[in-house]
Amino acid sequence: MDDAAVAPNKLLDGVHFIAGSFRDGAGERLPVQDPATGEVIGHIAAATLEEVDAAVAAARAAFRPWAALPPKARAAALHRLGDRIASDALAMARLMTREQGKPVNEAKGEILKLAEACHFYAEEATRVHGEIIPNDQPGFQSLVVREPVGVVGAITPWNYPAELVGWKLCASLAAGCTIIIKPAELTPFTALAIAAKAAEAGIPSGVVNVVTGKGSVVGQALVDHPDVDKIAFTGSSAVGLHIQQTCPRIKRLSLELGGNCPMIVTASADIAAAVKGAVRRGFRNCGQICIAINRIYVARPVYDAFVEQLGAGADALSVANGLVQPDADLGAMASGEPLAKTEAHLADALGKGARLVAGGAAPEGAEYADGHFFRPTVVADCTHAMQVMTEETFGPLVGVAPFDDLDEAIRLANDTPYGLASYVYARDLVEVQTLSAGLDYGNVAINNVDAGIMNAPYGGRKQSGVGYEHGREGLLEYFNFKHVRLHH
Ligand code: TAP
Repeated sequence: MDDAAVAPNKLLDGVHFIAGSFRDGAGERLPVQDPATGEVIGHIAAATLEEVDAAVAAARAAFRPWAALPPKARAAALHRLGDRIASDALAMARLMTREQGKPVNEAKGEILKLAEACHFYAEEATRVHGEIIPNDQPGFQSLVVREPVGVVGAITPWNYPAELVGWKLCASLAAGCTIIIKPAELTPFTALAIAAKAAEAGIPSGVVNVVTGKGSVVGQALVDHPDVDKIAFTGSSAVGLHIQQTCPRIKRLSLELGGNCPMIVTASADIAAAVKGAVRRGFRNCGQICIAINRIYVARPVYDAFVEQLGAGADALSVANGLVQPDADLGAMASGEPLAKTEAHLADALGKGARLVAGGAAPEGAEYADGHFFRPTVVADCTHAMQVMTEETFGPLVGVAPFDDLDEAIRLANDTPYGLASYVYARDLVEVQTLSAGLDYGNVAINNVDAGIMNAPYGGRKQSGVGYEHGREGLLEYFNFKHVRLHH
């Protein structure tokens, strides 16, 4: 299937997906650029409040009939959606690359993971069961039943335009909820392409809706809306806090927010494996990942060797326009904003005495001139006086510092307002147990860098959020519990 099948010109031309069809938006048209070239690839229309109302009304009208379907029917719809997405993965990936910048092969991996999420939650839809609670009083029985929360407003960022939409979409639909998605302004077309797939999969009109536009207006309108029962948000801690503080009524909120993720490498670690993990989780998607490794603490006896190998690993990565070179390691960064923050954190670190080990600038060459490119960058001898160690960079920049004992490593790793993901490389079992118990994070990956898998809960602590995605816990976010106390 070619690109046109997934992204017909119409989809790139200021539409929303409301009540089962694409509609021309009435609001201001905003350009969407290819971050590798600066080319305008299409436009969105900023949704008006009337259009948000129409999407919410469509989701409300569809809610009861969708929730009333037998679980197997909802599961079948999700399986069909997963199949449709997988069969058009390459075309959808190319569309994502054009709006987000990640190389096509990486984008295709993300699309296929979305398809996997559809199948996972299809299965879970058939396993929604309640509980019978023991009751001390004769003749009474206590049942706990799960009921879908209702209409969900999903607000998503630009770094994973398919998965972060998909997790909310799949869990909502499996639970029996309906959804209105407000994708990031930078990456709206992948979400609209997913909506097109939902229509092809025969998901009933109004169950899935997409409205585009600015978060401060369209996202906020969903937060404020009296007929939206739950907000599922992924994005920065600042906007998450703003949503929590401004939501004008009691509604369910799940907030998946920022990270500032540490890695600890002890003297017992397999250093080559640790370097490989650091390179992968530090620089994949140009470091624009909430669970990216931002800072690495290395036991002093192996510090120099680790730093040298990490620098070599970073230097070996390729940077290219991900549409032209689908297997590039790094594509363009999604916009000038994360690039500017990366440069600022680098300048701050170097100004305070850090040592540049790899990268440090944009790659040279005419092919990079109009895009947002930056080489994977490593700075060593860092301290917590530097932003690279204490703030989320969200770019291809990793800071490294030595430590002398495990208590110091744990203290430094936990010295952050965030608590999303952490990483440990160690072979000594006591070290492994001490570190995994001491790290105040929702995810701890030991001797690997895959903090999130589909069937385990994924969520942050502290300023990294509340609630979970993935796993059964992720599905529970979309249910209300009802206690039914029966007297026979
Ligand atoms: P944000 O600026 O927070 O934007 C996220 C979404 O919120 C966008 O759709 C944005 O719309 C919208 N938004 C902005 N202001 C809003 C408001 N007042 N009310 C409602 N919605 C509003 O984040 P970002 O820069 O796109 O993404 C990067 C951040 O996301 C990083 O901090 C990263 O760590 C975090 N993140 C976390 C996770 C998890 S799972 N914890 C995963 C990925 C990313 P516009 O695009 O129009 O501004």
